[in-house]
Amino acid sequence: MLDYVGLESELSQEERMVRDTAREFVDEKVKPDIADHWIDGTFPMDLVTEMGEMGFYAPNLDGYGLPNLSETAYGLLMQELEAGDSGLRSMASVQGALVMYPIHAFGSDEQKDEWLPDMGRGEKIGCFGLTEPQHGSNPSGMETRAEEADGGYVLNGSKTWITNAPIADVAIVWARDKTSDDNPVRGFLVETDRDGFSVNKITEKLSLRASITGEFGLNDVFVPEENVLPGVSGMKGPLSCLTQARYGIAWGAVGAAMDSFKVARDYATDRDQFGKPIGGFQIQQEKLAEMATQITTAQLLAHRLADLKERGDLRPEQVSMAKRNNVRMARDQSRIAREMLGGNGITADYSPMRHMANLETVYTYEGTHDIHSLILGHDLTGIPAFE
Ligand code: TGC
Ligand code: FAD
Repeated sequence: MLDYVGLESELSQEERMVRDTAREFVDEKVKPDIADHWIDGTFPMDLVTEMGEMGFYAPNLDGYGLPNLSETAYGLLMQELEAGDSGLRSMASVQGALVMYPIHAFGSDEQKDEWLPDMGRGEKIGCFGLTEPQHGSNPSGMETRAEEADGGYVLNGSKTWITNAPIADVAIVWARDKTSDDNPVRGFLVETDRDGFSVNKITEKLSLRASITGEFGLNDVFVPEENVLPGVSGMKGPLSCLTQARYGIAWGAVGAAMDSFKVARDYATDRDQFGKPIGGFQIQQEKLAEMATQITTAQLLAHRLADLKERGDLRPEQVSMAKRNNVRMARDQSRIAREMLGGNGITADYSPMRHMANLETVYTYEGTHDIHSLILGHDLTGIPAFE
């Protein structure tokens, strides 16, 4: 895989081992049939617990049997998973960064004991419910509400575009607490078999097909007081989870681009036209040169982010810059790779077009490209331009 400026030499032995283990897992267990899953619109469910056994969920968290790896190792893992398919990295992002992270950061001791070991092993699956039908880029407009009831809360509302919702055991539901002043947003752990919880699978997606997406409704769903995340109140709860997941996406997108580059370079040196490999023509070489340069620049940004995160100096706006840049880069470069494969490039036999289609989702979720532009614009000028 592409490492043009020798970032390998900066890695610790443990980080190399994590990267190599994940790469081998993806090569042996994912690549052989991920295209079939993508076409069928299924997720390789047999890999859910295997990924848990390998420590792929919340690898940067400590305690509860979790690996407590470096932020670089976490990033490399996301890179390798997304080199397989963005749907695989999404599974790890949602489980680790969007469900286990808030339980770890904001949960009670009982919530941590109940959920983190099982989720770390992949024996329980979680989903993260923030987006609503009428509130996507502006989640603070959410209408889902929680009202105090005897011993707990009653939840009403709906969430859509929720990764893993149809296969989840628990949903983290972000809702406005109607009984407190100012109706702060709070997080609720909602077991998906509770009365009044209903879920539908979203089918006919043309992107991220090897990932299960759904919508769920909450119709007078009762949850006991002990299911409320006690450690956070307000939008910074869900938004801080997004920072963790966006960090992983900034690395993951690079993996999809690296895989596309590898496929395109191999093809260019193998495919003959006009009596020589197409990689011998200047136009194809320029494409490879540009691809390698863009990927390397994104790798450098991801590695720098890891250093800042490790020291506790990483700002959410810096994560926005990397998510915005690296996903756009991967979206553009996977398209160039597809183009270099000619007619074969539009088949599922080669990964670039699958990556390219997946990256349309990655460009959109976890804050659209536009929203990250506005976050950066706000940071650079001090003037918010969201409304
Ligand atoms: P705002 O007033 O700016 O902030 C409210 C409070 O939150 C703090 N904060 C953050 N903290 C941590 N990380 C961040 N990224 C943060 N952004 C803001 C902020 O400091 C403040 O704290 P405090 O203490 O002062 O209260 O909040 P806002 O409601 O105006 O939000 C602004 C905006 C537009 C940037 C935000 O809403 C946004 O990011 N919108 C995009 C929506 C989005 O990303 N949705 C993602 C849904 S989940 C998903 O897509 C999963 S895909 C999973 C997969 O399959 O991989
Ligand atoms: P909208 O917010 O309606 O945006 C539409 C367009 O308008 C976009 O181009 C946007 O950039 C632009 N726009 C919006 N506001 C502005 C503005 N102020 N200025 C300029 N342009 C603007 N959500 C979850 O909560 N959990 C999940 O697990 C999850 N998984 C997902 C999986 C998939 C496959 C997909 C597609 C989405 C998922 N999402 C999830 C939802 C995702 O986060 C939202 O789709 C995303 O935040 C955008 O919201 P929206 O689709 O409502 O678009």
